Amino acid sequence: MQSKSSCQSILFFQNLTLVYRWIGRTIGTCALVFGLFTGSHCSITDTDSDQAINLALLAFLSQTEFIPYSVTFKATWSAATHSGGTLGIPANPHFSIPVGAVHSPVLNFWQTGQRASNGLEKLAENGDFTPVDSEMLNGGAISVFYGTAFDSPGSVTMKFSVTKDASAVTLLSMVAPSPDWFVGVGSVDLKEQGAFVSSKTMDLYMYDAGTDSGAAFIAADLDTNPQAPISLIADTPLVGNPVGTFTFKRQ
Ligand SMILES: [Ca+2]
Ligand SMILES: [Ca+2]
Repeated sequence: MQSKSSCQSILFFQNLTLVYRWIGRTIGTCALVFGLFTGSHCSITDTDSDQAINLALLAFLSQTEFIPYSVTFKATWSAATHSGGTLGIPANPHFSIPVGAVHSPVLNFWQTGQRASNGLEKLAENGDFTPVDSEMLNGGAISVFYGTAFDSPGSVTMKFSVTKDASAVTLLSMVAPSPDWFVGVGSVDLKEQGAFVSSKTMDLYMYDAGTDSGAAFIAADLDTNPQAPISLIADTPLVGNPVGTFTFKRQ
């Protein structure tokens, strides 16, 4: 399982900087072309271009509202809640570093009945927060965020920001130890009927990524080939008995 201290949205701001510079360069180029056609005495220097970049940055920031949220992953999975099923419970129940993404609600990076991506396979089998994070960024997410691994029962809180267009969140964490089981939500829209919710709590159930055929929490690696669709784990008492919650709160 990967180990990493909390890392916050670095890629997003790197990408944003590139966008700002592109906007600034475009404005500078347009001004230069305008000057050539009008014959106006306007020389475009690096300073002018930098000023254009700063103006574009200010304009972008003034028009984009970032709404801060926190999400608390509270795990209740323990011998006290889940020892009665045929699966039992492992000796050291825990969850991998949660990885989240902020994106448009029209995007959905996983759901039951579909095949898991390579990144989701790595997360569900090994607890790796990458490459599923870069998969989501490459797929249109505006930012990604991370928590820390923790024993269950326990909890971790993460922070992120949404916008009016990127108002949805996807959040994933491996059930550990397990063959390819995970908890998560896909494309939860924090904007309902046009307004951002102040608080929202969702029960968590275990899913099988369909990428390893191990049948118990501790089992030898057994790659599922061909890959099976993602499914809710049907073993009792897991169904109808959540293993925890995600609680989103507007800050
Ligand atoms: Ca499986
Ligand atoms: Ca596999």
